[in-house]
Amino acid sequence: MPVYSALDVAEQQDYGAEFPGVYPYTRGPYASMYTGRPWTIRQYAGFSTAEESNAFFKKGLAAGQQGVSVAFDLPTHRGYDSDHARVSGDVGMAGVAVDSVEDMKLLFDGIPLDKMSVSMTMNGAVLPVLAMFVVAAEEQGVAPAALQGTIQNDILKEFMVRNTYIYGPHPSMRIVGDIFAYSAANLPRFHPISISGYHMQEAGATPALELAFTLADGLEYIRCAEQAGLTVDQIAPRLSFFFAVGMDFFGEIAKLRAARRLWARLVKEKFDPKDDKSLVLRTHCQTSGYSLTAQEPYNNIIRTTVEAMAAVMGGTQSLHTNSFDEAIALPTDFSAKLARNTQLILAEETGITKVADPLGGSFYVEALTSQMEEAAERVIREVEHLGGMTEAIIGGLPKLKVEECAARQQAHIDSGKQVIVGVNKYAQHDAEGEGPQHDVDARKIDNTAVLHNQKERLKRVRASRDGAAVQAALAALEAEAHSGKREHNLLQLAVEAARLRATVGEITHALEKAWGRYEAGGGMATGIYNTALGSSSQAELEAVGRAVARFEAEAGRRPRILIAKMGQDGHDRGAKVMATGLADLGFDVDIGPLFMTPEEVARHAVDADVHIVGVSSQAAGHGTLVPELLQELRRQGMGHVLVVCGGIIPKQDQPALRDAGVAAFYGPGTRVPAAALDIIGMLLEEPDLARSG
Ligand code: MLC
Ligand code: 5AD
Repeated sequence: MPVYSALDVAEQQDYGAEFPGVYPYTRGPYASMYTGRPWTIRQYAGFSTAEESNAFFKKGLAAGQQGVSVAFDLPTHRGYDSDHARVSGDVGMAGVAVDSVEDMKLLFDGIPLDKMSVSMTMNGAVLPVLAMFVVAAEEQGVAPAALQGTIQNDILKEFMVRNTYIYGPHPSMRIVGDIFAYSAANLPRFHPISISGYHMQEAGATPALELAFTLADGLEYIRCAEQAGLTVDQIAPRLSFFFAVGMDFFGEIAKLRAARRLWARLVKEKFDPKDDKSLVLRTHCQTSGYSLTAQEPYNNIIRTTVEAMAAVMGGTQSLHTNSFDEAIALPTDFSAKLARNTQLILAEETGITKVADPLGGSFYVEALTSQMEEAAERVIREVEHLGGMTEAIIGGLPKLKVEECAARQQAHIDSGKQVIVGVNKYAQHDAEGEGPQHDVDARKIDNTAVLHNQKERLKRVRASRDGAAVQAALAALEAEAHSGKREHNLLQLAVEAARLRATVGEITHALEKAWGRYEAGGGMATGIYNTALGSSSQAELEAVGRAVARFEAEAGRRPRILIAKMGQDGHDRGAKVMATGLADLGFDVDIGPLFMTPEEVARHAVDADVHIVGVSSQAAGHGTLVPELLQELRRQGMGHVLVVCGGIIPKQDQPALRDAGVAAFYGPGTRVPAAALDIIGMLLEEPDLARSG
């Protein structure tokens, strides 16, 4: 509505009488909120080796950051040691490589783990990584009981959107339960989970859908803890949450307020805890990566500031602000400084911290909070009806819902209904018709050097340990997984193995022998993109239709594209959106499984006899993987196939890839119909097709 009044909040019984720190906690988990203690400035970071990441953490802490947050590389996430043949392109690229306790000790060297709270974003390989953290602390002289921090350990959303799972849903939930039980007994100050909606919104979910699925996950995790033998009051006070904060300023504030109220109500209703602390939702927030653009990257500083303001006006406990070069590469020292300073300025210059819940009582924000709560509760009841999130996820519905939202949003951006300044409105083009990247300095990681370093350290670790003892510890893990019973705690067994210098890959593999590695099924939403694009884009749709028809007349079939993800990069929003969009525009689309090797992609291209391979790369593996793919395609007699790349590929990396044979790059901000016309133009060898339509 264009305006709100007291009438819109009349039905809210407690309107105006509720205070922060009391049930249902709409206004905040603590009575004094930021007047007592501002949110924690916790910047997520990690790249290359443990030594380099350690130096980066220390620099950040010296300059005002207050908590540490570790980004691990993708091989670590997926439980592979750095010397595994499948992962060479990913080592150290999107996070720090950790293979053993020795790496973990270097990562926290000089950072006192009894004083500094540490967040670790780890889900798949959560057992070895948390075990190594406990052992690294122990060898630093810090007892488990003193450790403070958070491990993400939220596997449900991995199956839905983030894709760094290793085992299937049921064994994965067994691991989560064992971590809860171990933490309740040994890590009283540690949060054994960060129930994450962030990645759902990044993958396409609206704030309301993000809220719904996240709280539904939360309920499932309480049940998981109960199955591991804990009571609600032994787990709920240590649960923590994690939300994205995008550009819908008031919607995001309402989401955080609604999250607290709805969670308190649902936990009370379903689990009847005795401890009030069990009802309180505390959360970390991160500004949205998806909302940031490669074109005009300095605009991202402004977007991040607005999003950070929404997070703190919504009452977050901890915050990461993204760097302006997000859509180009990992943060540099300079961009990371600006991101950190954004929070310092909000905390120390604006006065926002002088009052709790500054927007409480706003007719609009209160009404929006209630709407958000109702919308989320409806979805949560549906999920509970399906038997809870584990079963819902196995059925595949939540993933599909998020992908439908993503396709719809892409159509709204492509049609101009959703404005992105500098991309689909007020865009400035350079001579090549591309939006300026302002020649931003991008962080470049020397993958060869990291790989060499990690391999050498692994060799030393393996040579200096007691091999027989390591084998026995690994056998104990395997036996426990095989038994199907709950005789030993898996984290306890992993701690013992880690102490003996078993590696991330070895611990993962021991369980893999019993449980196997999970492969997700494919599938994609269709029909959503076209419908949502709307009539304003009719002429363009017709142009693509004509181009497809011409191609079909010449080639005898429609253009066929294989959309491929290689290496351990599971960010598949871009791949899925392109697949859906191109299918709706008349292409035959094959979407490969995640985690393919270049050789497997080439074989798939042969089998499906495609005209085009579209590689989507978001995790910096392109430098190694794409040239390998081109070589493989030639080797397998498919040298004629058109190879195009999408995702995060810095400008300075593009000439080398072009030399290797890549025909085009479709980065963030690409409109699907424009890419479609461009591709058909190249197939028909009529480069003007894209321009003339
Ligand atoms: C705080 N405290 C107060 C208070 N404010 N006490 C009284 N009055 C107030 N006003 C107390 C708290 O009770 C607590 O003590 C202590 O101060 C610290 O406050 P906190 O609110 O618990 O903050 P923090 O320690 O920062 O913990 C925040 C958290 C935690 C609970 C949300 O889980 C966390 O830090 N999460 C971060 C997750 C993260 O960084 N994830 C990155 C994901 S990146 P006590 O004694 O109660 O502890 C990612 C990207 C990708 O996922 O995909 O790779
Ligand atoms: N360092 C810093 N930020 C990172 N992100 C992901 N990996 C890293 C890293 N290694 C941030 C980006 C991304 C979000 C999921 O987390 O902002 O969008």
